[in-house]
Amino acid sequence: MNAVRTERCGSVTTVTIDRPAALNALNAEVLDALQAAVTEAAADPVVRAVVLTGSGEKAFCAGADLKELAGMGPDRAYPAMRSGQRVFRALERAPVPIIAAVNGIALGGGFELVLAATFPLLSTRASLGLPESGLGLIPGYGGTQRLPSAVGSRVATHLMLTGARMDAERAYALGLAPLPPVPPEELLPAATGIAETIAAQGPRAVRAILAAIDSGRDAPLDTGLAVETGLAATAVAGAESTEGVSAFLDRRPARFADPEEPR
Ligand code: CO8
Repeated sequence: MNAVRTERCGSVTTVTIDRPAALNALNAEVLDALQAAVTEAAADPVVRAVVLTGSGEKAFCAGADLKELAGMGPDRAYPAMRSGQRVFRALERAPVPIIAAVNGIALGGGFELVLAATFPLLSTRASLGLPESGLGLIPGYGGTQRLPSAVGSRVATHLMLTGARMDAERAYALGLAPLPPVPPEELLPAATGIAETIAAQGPRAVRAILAAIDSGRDAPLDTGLAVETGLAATAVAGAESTEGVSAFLDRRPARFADPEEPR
């Protein structure tokens, strides 16, 4: 059985971590399969958004596979960490948006996966935290860097040093999700609905926005603005905006073509 399932419906691919017996913990196989699934989705000109979720009712992802981690010496730990970090960074900078549909527990690397996604939608059953310090570990898939940017340094430090878990309402209140939590049975339809809304926008514009955000992440404002200028000028001069603006002026829905070239 594959550790990660993918299913495409129209222009949305759903990627499901499928190890419910291990609460969808991230072993090497899952990490490789996640990267492959996102690379494949990003290379498919028909796919305009990805929904990422976990199998089963209990967990989105319970973090790094502690059975795989146990007994790892420095010789194996360093490359394992680096390759995991590369996967998370690849997800973060994917040219297609990745909506994490957080169906339950998201701990450790599972929470870090939420932070690397474009944005999450939370089920009311979601529970998030970074319990690594209680294991004598530290968040190693970007949590020490991405959580402070997401919620501010003090809140992030408190969460990491205490290992405190938070429910979906608190995560939403902290700004970790753009929309309020939804009942579990509404999570996937709602996440798919958001993905379809994004899929109806200009696909090149969506990619350009993601690229501008990623380029500006830690760059000085003027550097980010220079990147934005280039991407905005390309958009203004492109066929996609010709269609989008004509459709607006003609009072009809825009029909955006799938990008011809692989991304
Ligand atoms: N890794 C491997 N197996 C896991 C994990 C995990 N992270 N979490 C749960 N499981 C397994 C359990 O071992 C159990 O399997 P089995 O039945 O074979 O013993 C099964 O999933 C069900 O788990 P529980 O029986 O524990 O279920 P409960 O409902 O009692 O508890 C919890 C659920 C609270 C989620 C509990 O399982 C738990 O605390 N899990 C660990 C969560 C955690 O600490 N995650 C952080 C891991 S560290 C991390 O992510 C660091 C990332 C960066 C470092 C990377 C270095 C390479």
